[in-house]
This record gives sequence, structure tokens and C-alpha cells, in this order.
Amino acid sequence: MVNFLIFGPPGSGKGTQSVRLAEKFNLLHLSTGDMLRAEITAGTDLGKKMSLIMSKGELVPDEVVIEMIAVKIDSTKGKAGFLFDGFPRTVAQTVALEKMLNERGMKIDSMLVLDVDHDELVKRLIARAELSGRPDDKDPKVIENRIDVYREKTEPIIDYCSKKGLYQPVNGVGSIDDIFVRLAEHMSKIVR
Ligand code: B4P
Repeated sequence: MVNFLIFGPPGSGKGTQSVRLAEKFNLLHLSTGDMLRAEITAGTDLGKKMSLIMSKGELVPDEVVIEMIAVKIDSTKGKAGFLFDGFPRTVAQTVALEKMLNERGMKIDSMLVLDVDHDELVKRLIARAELSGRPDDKDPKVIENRIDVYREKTEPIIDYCSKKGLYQPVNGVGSIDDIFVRLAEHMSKIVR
């Protein structure tokens, strides 16, 4: 099994690239953002509770996403491993993920970090708001808050993973196809 984190600020292209990379490398794509939005769409109690937090651009509590991943972690049957998208988002989530993987004889093999400048992130998210209707994409103040939350709570994971030799920066500006090629090149060195 081989397990990747795809990492970067909101709008950096994690979700966009993950779908294609998961297909190419036969990985199970797990997006906590998609899972949370599915709860909201289904109108579950959890979705109702998380919807306000997400619409403000804040992170949902660690225990909620850790539990969501915990129920999926034994479902890699027929797959080469996991591609974690938008998870972990705090150091506490990272430690929980490592524990879950270690208990199953697995580990995080690489962390691919998409590097995109601030103005490009804002431009992409505003453009997506037109199509997605996502409340967290519509309001420029919420977009800025999401970027701030990333810098404060999520970015420290880079330092944590760098010390373990897992950090792999990737230029996230350019065409979707070009960025896919860059990411796939790094992943090919690990998936054999
Ligand atoms: P996510 O669903 O992870 O949303 P995101 O950060 O906006 O990234 P996403 O993957 O959707 O967008 P992408 O960069 O691909 O999280 C949403 C919310 O859920 C969080 O704010 C939080 O509240 C909650 N949440 C999720 N996981 C959590 C966790 N683990 N802990 C706590 N809370 C959690 O793409 C953005 C846009 O850019 C798209 O329109 C795309 O088409 C475009 N784009 C991509 N690549 C491009 C390129 N190369 N050029 C031009 N446009 C491009």
C-alpha cells in the first residue's frame, strides 16, 4: 500500500487533481470536504451542525473528520492505497492519521504540496462560486478567512512532515494538465 497526502491552500487544485491522480495510480480518493458536503446535501444531523462552520470558512472539529476517515480506512480493497485530499488539516489530524495507518502496517509515503500565490487562489475560488454555488466560495471575506485558517492551522503540518522527509513541493500554477504531469512525475517515483 502507498499513501499520499495532497496538500495546499483552498483553491490550490487539490480536489481537481486528486480525481485524475486517483484514477491513474489506482488509489482510493478520500476528500473530507466532499464527505462533509454530502452530509449537508443529505440533510443529516451532522451535516446540519457542520454547515454553519463550513459556510464561515472555519475548520470543523478534528474528531468529526477523524471519525469520517476512520470508517473508510479499511476500504482499500482492490486499490494500491489512499490519496487523502483536504485531510489532515491540523497537526492533531495528522497524528491521528499516522496512528490509524501505523496500526494497519501502513504509513504516509509522501505529502505533495501545491504552491499557488494568494491572488490566484482568490481568483479561482470566485470563479468556482459561479458554478458550485458553494457558500464558502461566494463571499470574498470568507475566502480570505479560509486562507488565513490554512496559514494558521494547516500549514504547520508542512513543518511536521518535512522533519519526516515527506514534504514534496509542486508548482500549482499553470494548466490543469501541466500540474497533473508534475504531480504524477513525483508519484511515479514512489508507486512502483
Ligand atoms: P475542501 O472541500 O477541501 O475545499 P478547498 O480547500 O476549497 O479545496 P478544493 O479541493 O475543493 O478546491 P480545488 O483547490 O481543487 O474544504 C471545504 C471546507 O470543508 C473547509 O473550509 C472546512 O470547513 C471543511 N473541511 C474539509 N476537510 C476538513 C478537515 N480535514 N478538517 C476540518 N475541516 C475540514 O479547486 C478550486 C478551484 O480552482 C476549482 O474551481 C478548480 O476548477 C480551479 N482550478 C484548479 N486547478 C486550476 C488551475 N490549474 N488553473 C485554474 N483553475 C484551477
